[in-house]
Amino acid sequence: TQGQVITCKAAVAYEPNKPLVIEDVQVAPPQAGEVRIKILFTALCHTDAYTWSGKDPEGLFPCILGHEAAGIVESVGEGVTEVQPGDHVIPCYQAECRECKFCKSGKTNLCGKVRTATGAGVMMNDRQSRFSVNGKPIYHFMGTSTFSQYTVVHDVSVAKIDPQAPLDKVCLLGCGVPTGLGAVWNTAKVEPGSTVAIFGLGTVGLAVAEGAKSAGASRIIGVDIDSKKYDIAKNFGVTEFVNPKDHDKPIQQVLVDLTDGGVDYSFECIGNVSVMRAALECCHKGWGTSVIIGVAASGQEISTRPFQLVTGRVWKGTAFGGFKSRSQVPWLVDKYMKKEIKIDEYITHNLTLGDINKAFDLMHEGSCLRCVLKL
Ligand code: NAD
Ligand code: AHE
Ligand code: ZN
Repeated sequence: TQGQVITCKAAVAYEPNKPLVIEDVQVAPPQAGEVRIKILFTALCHTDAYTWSGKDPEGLFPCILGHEAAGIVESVGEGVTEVQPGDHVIPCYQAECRECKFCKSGKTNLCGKVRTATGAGVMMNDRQSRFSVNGKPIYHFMGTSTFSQYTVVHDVSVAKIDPQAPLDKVCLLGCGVPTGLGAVWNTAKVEPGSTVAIFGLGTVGLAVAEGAKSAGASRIIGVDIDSKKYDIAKNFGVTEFVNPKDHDKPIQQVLVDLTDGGVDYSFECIGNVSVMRAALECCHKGWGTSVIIGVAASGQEISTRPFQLVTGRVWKGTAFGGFKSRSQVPWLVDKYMKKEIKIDEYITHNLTLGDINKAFDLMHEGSCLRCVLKL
């Protein structure tokens, strides 16, 4: 297949919110600096549903969504040295080129090398897509497009992992789990004995709980409007649960009263701008830090009284938990292999690519954390 167009199955999003269509898609060979990957397993993340909804300013249609996956390198383009056919890999929507201003700064995990292309749904080389259906181009998504049996990505967006690792599990290390763990370890840097509040107990929020527990937090307060989440959340380290619907007071006041003035760290894992405000305002005066993880729709804006910041609260955000993707995803895989981090516990459903619309329906049910699709 090397150097040839591959025809395979992929789920194409033709229009916002219209069911995805399983199509025979043509996948062009990788050009210089590109890698073609046979995707074996992909999970769905809330961000896929967000872009599909039409509320993502970078959302382009038709496209192939998906960004939490694992597979095997099928072929590589000219000049690709770090991976070869047969390598087991995780595609990384946050690239790491190790050469750009961002990568060299030592201050961020964001990479500037291919970001303009991935945001425009094309490859860097020629600003074209490698996907087509009957000659019509289909846009890439987040530089990964994993809802396809084969995808083409930039070489700076590929993490080579332990070939012994089960791909049907470690696919989750492409997004949700690292995001939550890293928000705690890299972005907030939670210290032992801290009090933590987590808004939204989906996969990302539960991974925050897992990270906070491992960082030695003494109180981990889960906040969710779905009370069924508490039983699940206990297994990930949540020690107390608050349902905003059980209270008349604003949720930030409930938390301030519960914690003698506020929490040391809070995390917003929903994508709701009024919850982001509550998450900041439940932080302790003088030092409380709030981390935004949730992705909010185009046009949404955050607000608070500047006095909240003047009096020492800190507002931060995180992408992929601050992890340097190519360097640290293999390390996270090794931690999973050593049983130092959970993955299996986040997988509540397993389906096939043909069931992808059902998998999106499941996302809106409280019982579903991650659904893994076999391609
Ligand atoms: P999810 O839908 O599985 O979880 C969201 C949870 O929030 C659910 O349990 C829901 O019941 C709860 N919730 C909804 N409204 C609420 C409210 N008003 N108050 C309290 N709880 C509420 O989603 P997920 O896959 O865990 O992702 C969470 C968010 O993180 C999404 O916005 C996603 O796009 C974003 N995300 C960001 C990054 C990043 O790098 N920054 C990475 C992954 C995901
Ligand atoms: N196009 C979206 C951006 C959404 C967003 O912030 N994405 C996160 C990852 S979410 C993964 O589930 C991210 O990494 N952002 C940094 C980046 O470089 O995109 C919008 O709303 O504009
Ligand atoms: Zn995601």
